[in-house]
This record gives sequence, structure tokens and C-alpha cells, in this order.
Amino acid sequence: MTTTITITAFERSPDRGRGLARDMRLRWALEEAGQPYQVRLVSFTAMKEPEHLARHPFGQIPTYEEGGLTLFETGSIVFHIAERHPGLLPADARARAHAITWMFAALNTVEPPILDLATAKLLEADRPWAAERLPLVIDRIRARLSQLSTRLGNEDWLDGPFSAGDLLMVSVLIRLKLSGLLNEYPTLAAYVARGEARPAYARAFAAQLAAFNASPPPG
Ligand code: GTB
Repeated sequence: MTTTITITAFERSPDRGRGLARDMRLRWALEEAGQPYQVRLVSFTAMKEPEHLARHPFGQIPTYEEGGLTLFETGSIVFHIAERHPGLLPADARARAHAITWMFAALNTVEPPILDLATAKLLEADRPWAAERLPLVIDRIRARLSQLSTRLGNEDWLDGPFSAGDLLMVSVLIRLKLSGLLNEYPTLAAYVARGEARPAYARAFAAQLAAFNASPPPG
């Protein structure tokens, strides 16, 4: 008997369902794992109400429900999926440890300066010190991209076959596409393009976009 998996996603995503909200990471992992799932769309208001706060203490998306299990935090959920289904973590213990290391590297080392850029542009742009801070934020991103690009070199994926580490790293880097920063590193731009070219990614993207297009316009 299979247990239904339900994830939560934005009812009206600010990016209009174009792959940037984090439910995309779960959709992609579930598609790679060949697992069907349902989606519960939540409004920004509903996210802060008790029913959703019981699923997610910080009132955010995504969440993951499977039988009696409820999880939040994208990294933990992707790990949960990857541990239970083939395709996202290697069987060999050492290779698996490396892939898990790249999951943490994506979320703990590469993503923070990228999130800082979004904060600087969206939330701090009117502060008197904003113009002075922005180049520092961008320099910190460039430092990480340069190191990552060197490490990836001519390989397709970070450590052997595609893994949950690549899934998270590509997802993190995608957020830089609009800034133009990714294209400064052709190795990484090609890496992201390889991720986006995976059929599982394409299915996840199409599903997220379809959910946005089907959701009611703000009333
Ligand atoms: N650490 C948590 C995790 O990884 O699961 C962070 C979850 C998180 O940031 N969730 C965001 C959220 O719920 C949505 S994904 N925000 C609403 C709130 O906090 O009230 C971040 C996101 C949202 C929208 C875009 N976009 O439209 O471009 C991109 C990324």
C-alpha cells in the first residue's frame, strides 16, 4: 500500500510559479524518485494561521506530509525523500556521505550569500547604506561561485552521478540567473542548465507553473 504524500506550496507565488519557491525542490526530488504527490496550496494569510503553524512553526512553505509524518525545512525533506527512494543518494556509504556533504554545502555555504542578495535588493534598497553594502554582498557571492566552479571543473555533477547534493546546489544557483552573476561562471551556468534539462526537473517546473495558472487571482 502506498501512502499519499502531500506538500504545501504558495497559492500565489511571487514568481508566478516559475521555479523559484522552495516547493520546487520537493517537487523535483519527488519526480526524480518517481513518487506521486498532492499539493495543498496555502495563501500568505493561511500560512500564519494555527492549522499551518502546526505543520510549520515558522509559518512558511514547503511542508511535507506522509501518513502520520509531517516535516518542514526543504533540506530535511529532500534528505527524507532521498533516503527512502533510489536515484538521489548513492548506495555506497562513502559516496553517500559525499553527496550529503554537498546537500549541506548548498544550503549552508552557497545559499546564505545568495539570500543576502535578495534581502539587499528587496528589503534594504531604501536604506542609506544600501549602495555601500550591495557590492560587498555581490563579492561574497562571487567568491563562492568561483570556488564552486573550480571544484566542479569539467565534471557534470559535483561528486559522481547526479545526487540530492546536485539537486539542492542547482536549485540554489538558479536564484542567481536573473542577476546575471551566474553567467559570469560558464561552468556553473552549464551545470544549472544540465539540472534544468533533466526530465524530472521539467515535470516539476511544469506542475508548479500549472498550479499557479490554475489558482484564483488575488481578490
Ligand atoms: N529554511 C526554509 C526551507 O528551506 O524550507 C525556508 C522556507 C522559506 O523561505 N519559505 C518561503 C516562505 O514561505 C518560500 S520559498 N515565505 C513566506 C514567509 O516566510 O512568510 C522562498 C522564496 C519565495 C518566493 C520566491 N520568488 O517568488 O521568487 C523565491 C523564494
